[in-house]
Order: sequence, then C-alpha cells, then structure tokens
Amino acid sequence: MFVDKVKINVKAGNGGDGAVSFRREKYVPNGGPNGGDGGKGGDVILEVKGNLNNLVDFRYNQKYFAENGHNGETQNKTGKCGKDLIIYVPQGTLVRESETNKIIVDMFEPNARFVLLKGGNGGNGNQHYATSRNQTPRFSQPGEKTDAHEIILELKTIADVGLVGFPNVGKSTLLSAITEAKPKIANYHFTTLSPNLGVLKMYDKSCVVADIPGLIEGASEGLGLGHQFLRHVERTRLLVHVVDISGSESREPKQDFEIINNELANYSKVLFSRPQIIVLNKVDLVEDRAIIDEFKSYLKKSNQFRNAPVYEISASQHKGVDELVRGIFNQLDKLPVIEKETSEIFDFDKKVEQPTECKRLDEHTFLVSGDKLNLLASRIDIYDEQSLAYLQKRLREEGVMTALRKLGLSNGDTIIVGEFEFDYME
Ligand SMILES: Nc1nc2c(ncn2[C@@H]2O[C@H](COP(=O)(O)OP(=O)(O)OP(=O)(O)O)[C@@H](O)[C@H]2O)c(=O)[nH]1
Ligand SMILES: [Mg+2]
Repeated sequence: MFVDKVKINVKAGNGGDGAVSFRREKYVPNGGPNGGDGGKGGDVILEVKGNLNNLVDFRYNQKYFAENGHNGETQNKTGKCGKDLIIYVPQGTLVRESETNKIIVDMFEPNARFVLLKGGNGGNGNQHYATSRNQTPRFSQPGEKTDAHEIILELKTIADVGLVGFPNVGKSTLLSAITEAKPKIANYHFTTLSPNLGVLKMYDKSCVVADIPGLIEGASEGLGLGHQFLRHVERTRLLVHVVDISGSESREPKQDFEIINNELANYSKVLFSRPQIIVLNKVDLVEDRAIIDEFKSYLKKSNQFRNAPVYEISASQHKGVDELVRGIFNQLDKLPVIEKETSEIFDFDKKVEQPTECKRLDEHTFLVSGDKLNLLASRIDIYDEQSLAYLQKRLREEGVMTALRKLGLSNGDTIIVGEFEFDYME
C-alpha cells in the first residue's frame, strides 16, 4: 500500500520530578537535604532516511511519545534523562501542524534532522531549597510537563524528472531502461500503483526520475490514481511526457497528450508550465512513418510545445534511449534547482505572554493569573506545606501579595493561582 499523507500524535517526554531526601549519616543527626533533580524528558526528532519512499508505516503506529525523564533520587543523584524518540521519514516529507495546517518543516535535504519537540526539564530536588531559615526543605519541584500535538506528514517526492503519460504508454519500461529501478511492467492500465523512483546516471552526472502513474482524464478531480500522485510531480524540474505513438490500443496519441496536459493544468498552472520533453514511444510498432511526422507537425503548431525537444524511442527495444538521456541532462543543466518549501519558524507554544494580573472575584476570593505565575504554580506541590510556602514567597517577590492586599485581601481569604487555590494566612 502506498501512503503519502498521514496524521500522527507526537509528544516529548515529561521532565522527571525532583526528589525529597535527607542525608543519613552516622553521628550526623539531621543531615541536610540531598534530593536529586529529575532527568530531562526525551526530545522528538525527525530524521530523513534514504531508502524510504512511503509513509505506510505511520498507518499502523500513530503515537510517537518520547520517554519521560526519571525522577531524581537520594544522595543528590539526578534522574536518568528520557530517551529521545527518532521518527524516520522519507526525503521530501513536509510536516504541518494539524490544527492550523502551517508548515513546521520541510524534510528536504538527504540527511535532514530536526528537533520537533523538546523534552520537559527535570524538576529541582530539595537540595536546592535549603536556606538559612529552612535547613530541611521537605519539598521539591515537579518536572516540566509537555503537551501532545497532532501533526500531518505529507510526502512530496523530490525528483528532477517526472515521467508522465497515459496508462500503458511505457513509462515504467522507460524507467527500467534508463535507471536501475525494476518496476512491474505489463500490458494493462494501472500496472504501476504508486510513484517509482530511479537514479539516472550519465558519466559523472546523476538525477532522480519519478514514474508518476495513474493519470487519466479527471485525475485532477480525483479519478484514477492520479490526483494524489500529482503532488509528487510538483517538485520536479522537468517533465518527460511519454506518448504511445503507435496507437497500439487504438487510441489517438494527440488526444492522450492533450488529456494529460489538461490534467496537469487543472491541478496547477505551475505544473502545466513546467518544461516538457516529449517522448514518442513504441516506434517499433509504427508501420506508417507519416503518423510520427503528423504528430510532430501538430506540436510545431502548438504555442506551448513548438520548441519542446521530441525523441522517438522504443523503450522495450532500447532504441533512441541514449539520445533521450543526453537530452534530459541537457535540459536539466539549464533549469533551476528545486527549492525547499520555506516557512516562518514554527513554535508550538508560541502565544502572546499573558501578564500577571490580580482580581477580586468576591468578598473572600482573589484570582491571580498570568503565564509566569501559572507556570510557577504548575510546578508546586499544593499538598506540601513547604512547597506552598515557597509559592507564597515567590508571590511576595513578584509584588502579587502587595497588589492583593491593596484589593482588600485579609486573613483566611482564598487565593486562586493557576489550577489550584489555597487560603491566605498572615
Ligand atoms: N512494442 C513495444 N512495447 C512497449 C514499449 N514500451 C513498453 N511497451 C509495452 O507496453 C506495455 C505497458 O508498458 P508499461 O511500461 O507497463 O507502461 P506504463 O506506462 O508504465 O503503464 P501503467 O503503469 O499502467 O501506467 C507493456 O506490455 C510493455 O512491454 C515499446 O517501446 N515497444
Ligand atoms: Mg507503469
């Protein structure tokens, strides 16, 4: 099965929690805190793997969660970091955020590697919180939690040359004649069910050729196999348009040629305006040379293809193929290289930072909001008195307590920060 678009879930590892522990040594009655820090969570990394040209594996496994960091341990031992998770993708995979469809990255280069999500930081162990007034801090910092995200992987093959043409005209035969690829060849339509790649070589030059199957009338609207495959022609520099000039299926070569061009144009103007080399295949079956000449003069009359190079070949008998290969490299030399899709730098967590704000909700309830304090609150253990005291200390330092008192805060009132609430004690 050929799959070139999938949705998957990704998540970096959470940071491990910091530990709470105290030294226990002989003759030292109350050892100081020695709770180690939590380990960092694993990153989610995308990497291009050379021999892939299909996203089918992602159909069976859609969850890609990196390992969480381990919790800190006693004796100041930092928890182990979570393992990074590497997701291997084919070259030319475009990665988008599912909700906004924004491009995150184009995995364009042969060995591209991209850190998609960073693992959460580990929390501090209680060793960090000893102060002159509190030698035995019984709290630590929880590790940073990470969010899961949905992304879309879309394969847009990168090839220099796209082989297009009606079914059964001999595209795969040509691919196997000029490259090392061994596609299936048979005398019926839709023999090839997914794009095939081959590397074409001449002296020290080489380029990638993609056989794009399944184009028929209506392909750009989803008929045949064509629609989904047209995206694989988008990133080619040159089209080699194969025509069965023998009319071996009693089809009219001109009509075939026009149908395919129409489909390209309907899909995108850019695709239609891409330079074409026209290959008249199966000349070995042509008995009347006038058919070839007539097709050539038809091209001469067309605005777009007047100057297009035309080659007469027999792919199965390997005739005229070497000239065609030279012609392909000749054209490629004149054409610009394929560009990577550009995008602004994508940040999953990018949002406008909410400033700290204090509000009186009712007579005895006060709300403190803002990103900085929400983050602080999320990393506090609410059930631990000391951890709570630490939060209150930070609230004082941020000027929040002064602001709340101005609003009328008094002993026993409730303060809500982030997801939890606590009572204020003077
Ligand atoms: N006589 C002759 N037959 C050819 C030539 N090239 C291809 N064929 C035959 O044409 C038939 C179709 O060839 P394929 O290469 O499978 O055609 P295709 O364009 O890849 O077809 P689809 O994959 O169905 O789109 C096969 O039976 C080939 O042997 C040629 O130059 N001369
Ligand atoms: Mg084929």
